[in-house]
Amino acid sequence: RASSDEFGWKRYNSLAEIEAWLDDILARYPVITEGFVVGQSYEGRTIRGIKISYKSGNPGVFIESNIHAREWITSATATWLINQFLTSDDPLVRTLAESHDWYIVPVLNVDGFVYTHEKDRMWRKTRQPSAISSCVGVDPNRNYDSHWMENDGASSNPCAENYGGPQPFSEPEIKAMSEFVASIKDKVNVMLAFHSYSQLLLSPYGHTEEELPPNFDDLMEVAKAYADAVEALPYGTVYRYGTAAGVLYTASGATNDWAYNEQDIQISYTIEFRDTGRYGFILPPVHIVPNAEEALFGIVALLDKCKDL
Ligand code: ING
Ligand code: ZN
Repeated sequence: RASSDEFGWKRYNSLAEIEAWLDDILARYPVITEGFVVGQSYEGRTIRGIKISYKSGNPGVFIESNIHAREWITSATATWLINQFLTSDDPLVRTLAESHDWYIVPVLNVDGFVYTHEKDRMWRKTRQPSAISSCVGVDPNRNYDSHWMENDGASSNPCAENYGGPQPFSEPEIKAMSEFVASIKDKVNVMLAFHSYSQLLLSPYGHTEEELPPNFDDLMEVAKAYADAVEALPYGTVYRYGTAAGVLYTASGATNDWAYNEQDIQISYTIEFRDTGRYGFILPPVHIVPNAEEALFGIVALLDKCKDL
């Protein structure tokens, strides 16, 4: 095969390519890795993840990626991280990889992701039809059962991009994800939800600006460590940080808020990757590796800072 046909990070990969690559990784590293199934999507696809564990009892880090279909840089980055954790010789990366248990779901919104490859590159939501409208899909990052639909943090209009759904966990992908995370929450210390774009680290709360989370100071210190580490890389990329409602807009029912509020995962962020709007969701593939390097060294700094708390 031509090298451009092979799995890599010079272009964006389809779901089938990501899954075949995942199978290959699981076969090559049978002791350190373990595949897991989050559940089934509305259209019947299997939502898959990988656990990477070099030794038992490590603090757990959960990475949720591509909950929004069009945010392709997120699964490209998640797969690159998986590859680094398994193959890097950099001592910093080796220490990071081997001192945490990683639970990584490269593509959570599998139906939407396939739809962005085959029909509409700019699709964001799930693909479950509505009972009350001809518009399709729910914003999966407004569908978690945590302050669901409060404070206008989601729309009740099925045609809106931030439609919260007919009820919390109406989307099978999100119900499955919530049950999977709940089943391992005692082992998970950190939740990272990958999004694009804007170059931001967003802590709880998303559902209100009126209140700050109890460990706000810690969350900001840890976010600063990530942002400083990213900016120190040769690219000099700047990340801003704060609470989601404070920095961006009120949004209720998001993954990282649910993990924080309902699962007691105290370190929980949404990370908005490159860029700041020039290309937006259609980020050229030359950004994949630089963005992933930023995520890697940002996460190194973030988890290092967590040890001091
Ligand atoms: N942004 C996130 C969104 O779901 C967000 C921002 C996350 C807000 C979590 C509040 C809480 O709208 C993108 N780009 O999806
Ligand atoms: Zn998003």
